Amino acid sequence: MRLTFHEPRFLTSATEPSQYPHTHLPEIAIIGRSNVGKSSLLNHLFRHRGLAKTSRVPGKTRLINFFCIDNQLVFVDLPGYGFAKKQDEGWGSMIETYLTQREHLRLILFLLDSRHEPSELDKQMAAWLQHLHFRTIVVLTKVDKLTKSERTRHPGMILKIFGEQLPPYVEYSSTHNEGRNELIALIGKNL
Ligand SMILES: Nc1nc2c(ncn2[C@@H]2O[C@H](COP(=O)(O)OP(=O)(O)O)[C@@H](O)[C@H]2O)c(=O)[nH]1
Ligand SMILES: [Mg+2]
Repeated sequence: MRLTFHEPRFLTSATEPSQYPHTHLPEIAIIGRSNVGKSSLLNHLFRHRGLAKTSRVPGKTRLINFFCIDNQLVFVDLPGYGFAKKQDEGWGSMIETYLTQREHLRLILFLLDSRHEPSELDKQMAAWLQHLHFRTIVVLTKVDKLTKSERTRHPGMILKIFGEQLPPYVEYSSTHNEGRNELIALIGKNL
């Protein structure tokens, strides 16, 4: 699929299926813990500062946010996990419902903070995505904070949670403009 990425547009926010938009475009969901850089990635991909809200306060996005690009694709900014136990209670069912019921969902962008070892929740999420046979691209965020030698650990880090088969992955920095073209190409290839 040839992707253009010209005109992004916010569609709607939802907590349950009756509120999902009635689109028939292929959909891509963005998953990762709170503060990993999901909204920043979307804004950077869209070249639109502030379309997806970013925050220094972890755990602020409690809604599923839908965006459309060029009437070609829908991107879905899912609420992050691993912030506060209490707030996470509704998270599980909201995300599970979305992942298991959304027919047009084609691809997952699974974000991992490149600076940290994956958490237990990251591992559980990876196992679950594999169990459900989702096509997944791993995005290592905030690589601007790493040295070149630290980056060589990345394939090993991903293998630790995805088992023997290394999924496609890209090293990304929204602040230092790295990984965008590579990610768009990978998305096109995997749709
Ligand atoms: N250095 C650096 N900081 C980033 C990057 N992406 C996001 N951040 C910061 O990480 C914090 C959380 O980002 P956000 O996109 O709101 O994360 P979300 O909770 O996953 O949506 C914000 O303070 C961002 O400025 C990046 O590529 N590099
Ligand atoms: Mg966010």
